[in-house]
Amino acid sequence: VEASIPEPQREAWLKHQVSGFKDKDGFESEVVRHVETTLARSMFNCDESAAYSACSLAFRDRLILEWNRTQQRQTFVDSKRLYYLSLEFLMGRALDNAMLNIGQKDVAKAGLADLGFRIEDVIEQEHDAALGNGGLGRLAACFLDSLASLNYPAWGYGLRYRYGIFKQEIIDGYQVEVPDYWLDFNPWEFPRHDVTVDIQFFGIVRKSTNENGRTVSHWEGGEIVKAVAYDVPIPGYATPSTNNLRLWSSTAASGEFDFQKFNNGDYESSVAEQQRAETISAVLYPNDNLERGKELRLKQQYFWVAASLYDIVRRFKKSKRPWREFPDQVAIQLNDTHPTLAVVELQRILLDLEGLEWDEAWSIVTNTFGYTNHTVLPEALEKWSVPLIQHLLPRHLQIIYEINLYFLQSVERKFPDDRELLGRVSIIEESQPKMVRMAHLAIVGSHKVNGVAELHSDLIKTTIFKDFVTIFGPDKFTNVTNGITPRRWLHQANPRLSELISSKTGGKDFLTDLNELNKVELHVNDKAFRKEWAAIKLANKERLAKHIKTSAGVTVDPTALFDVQVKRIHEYKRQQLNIFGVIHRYLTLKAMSPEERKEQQPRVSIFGGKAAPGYWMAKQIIHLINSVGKVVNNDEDIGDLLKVVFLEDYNVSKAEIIIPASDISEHISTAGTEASGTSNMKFVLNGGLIIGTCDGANIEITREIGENNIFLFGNLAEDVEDLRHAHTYGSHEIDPDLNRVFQEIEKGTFGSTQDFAALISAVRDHGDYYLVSDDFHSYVETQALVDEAYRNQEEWITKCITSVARMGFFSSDRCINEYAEGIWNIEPLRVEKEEGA
Ligand code: Z57
Repeated sequence: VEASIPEPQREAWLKHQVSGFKDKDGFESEVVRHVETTLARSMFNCDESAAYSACSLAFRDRLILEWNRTQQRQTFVDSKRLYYLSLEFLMGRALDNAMLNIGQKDVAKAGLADLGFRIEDVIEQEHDAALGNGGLGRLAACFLDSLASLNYPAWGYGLRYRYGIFKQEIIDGYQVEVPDYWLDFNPWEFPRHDVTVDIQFFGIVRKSTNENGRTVSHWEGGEIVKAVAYDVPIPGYATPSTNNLRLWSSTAASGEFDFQKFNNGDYESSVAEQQRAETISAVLYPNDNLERGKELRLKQQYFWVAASLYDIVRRFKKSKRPWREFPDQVAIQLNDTHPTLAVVELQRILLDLEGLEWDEAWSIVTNTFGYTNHTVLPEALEKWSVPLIQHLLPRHLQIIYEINLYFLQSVERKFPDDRELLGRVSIIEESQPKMVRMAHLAIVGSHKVNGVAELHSDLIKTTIFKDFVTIFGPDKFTNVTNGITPRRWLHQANPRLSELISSKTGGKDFLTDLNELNKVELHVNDKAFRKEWAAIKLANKERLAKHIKTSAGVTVDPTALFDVQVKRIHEYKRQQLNIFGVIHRYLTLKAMSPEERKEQQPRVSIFGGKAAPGYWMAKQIIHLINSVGKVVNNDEDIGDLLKVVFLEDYNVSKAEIIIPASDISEHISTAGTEASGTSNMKFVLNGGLIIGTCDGANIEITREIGENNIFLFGNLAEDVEDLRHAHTYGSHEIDPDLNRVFQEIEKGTFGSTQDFAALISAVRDHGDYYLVSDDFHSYVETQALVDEAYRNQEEWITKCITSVARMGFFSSDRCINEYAEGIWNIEPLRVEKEEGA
């Protein structure tokens, strides 16, 4: 349907063209208007929540205008676009980010003050958009910020979960999960009830022969679910570019009710059908680095992928270009294997619906997709059972088999008589039942495969994807080291530090060109600068101390060393190593005389993070941390020398408070297990040092900031396999200090010994897969070095300033430019730059 206004009527439109507020006065008038009309309230009935709503609506109006213009510009230029497919977008709060990216936070602050509100309290009203689990989802959010800020034509595609990641409560030391219903009032999304796609499931495949004698497949019958688009504007920083994140919501294809059934009096089953459909986008799976192969998860994946591809193809077809130009117009990035069915779906569209020949279709497909791998952990690699796919997506299974057949034939031609190679690389695992290996499908269906840090990219080439390097050659595999957006993770989370840095780098350019940070190093010996630097860190620690008091009820001294480990709870991330180390510290302090104790460096050990609801071991770790805290925090011998805190419900907005307040943070995964890590970058950028293993991006951080500025410890990735082998087949001596820790736990010092038995026997009796004992001594020694270094505050501050100055490489802008050039082949649109924020 042509919806464009005819030429003669356009004059009226242009005359009434809307523009956003320009100054404080304009802002206030928009806020009042929204309070009194949109919200139907008044000055006698306006609390902080109403102020938040009205303020958001005022900014939203501005965003929409730029967003429309950006989309028009992109359509007009019609250059190649990137589509970032991710099942997770961990966006956090939008208002603060919008104000800063637009460059009007000062205006809003003054305007809100005039109207009787503190901007900090208004910002606090917003519920986090928590449509993700951890690193992978937050990376996607940072990428959207960079794509918009760099003026790339790009869309994100995801699912509009009704429930994001659960809220974590700690009750009696245990994690309790509470549903996160976040959509009550969400001014940041726009329902597009006119943008819908019917998605098919189940059914059968019928074959026919067309006029050219070619076999054509028809996927028929089954069940239809409707996808409805919800659009979220993504503002770039200091640019009018505002990109789109499109999230799909599921609903019954027949509308609210099946009227036929309704009229027949079968009211219940018509509602049931609606509910069944809505279940698809109801809830985010709360696992990080683990796949469980549930049917509903596969339904989510296909629903989202099919709707997104339909949308992408529809946009391409409007241009009336020939199909072979599709990869010149469209780049699609697979964020992990979760969207891999897109490879199969595009092949199906081209083959069954558009009538292309297999080879031409397949060349279009492989030139379109890129695949990012985020893990080598075997339990996280996706596999779907053949019978399940057969049942849910019968045509797709046929295409998968065909893709595999042609792939294996090509391998056989290149490497004749290597049957074992064929078995290893096959997309189908010959197990009972047979399984589809999604990573193999993603590799075969893409033109580039990348890891997310140098070590990780090397590891995938030499271990899990080794055979594919032999087959496709090394050029198909590449590294793009992760990055973070300095807008949220410095400017927004740490405004005073951002201000101080801009006073030394000559303005805010470092926020769009993070290498500008290196200018800070020239001032490392500037007394006034160092003093202000230290004052900012202390203020950030005081703010966190307040939060700790209100949320955990523990009083901590802001001048103590703040030691932070916040991330998903997982055995490979080794929070157990940290808490065993804390117990060791406690025992050491207890054994000292009061005089000796006075010489010790006071420390606050801060933990935070969610355990997957079904991950029993991770939940035991949380319980142990809380149990240790209860004893240590109430021990009068210890006082302020050691406090142990578990912060409930770690999420993006809490990270913005916690990260700027850290002195030392822990990134202590077993070497070779953490693909990159991104919080390591956030901590260093905020003037905190890190203790870590030689894993993931820690290695590149060390290279950039210098090894004097980081506390590395532990075994290397190259030795992990041998150590594990030795545990299983040789004798396994537990570190004596660690043994003492175990004995103390077993004595009941921290309560119920039963609960913690499994944590101990994982190390002592079950092969210590994560090398906790092997790394314990080195960990404890390195923590002693941290204490020592911290006592020399002057040198410590020098380390912090030097490190921040050298963090330019870890901007997600650098990372996105690498993807754009090396994988997507897209270019930024030229846009008039706005005044900086
Ligand atoms: C996830 O958050 C990550 C990898 C996964 O395979 C899944 Br599933 C979830 C994380 C890695 O564990 C981090 O090391 C990495 O920094 C992050 O993805 C972003 O690449």
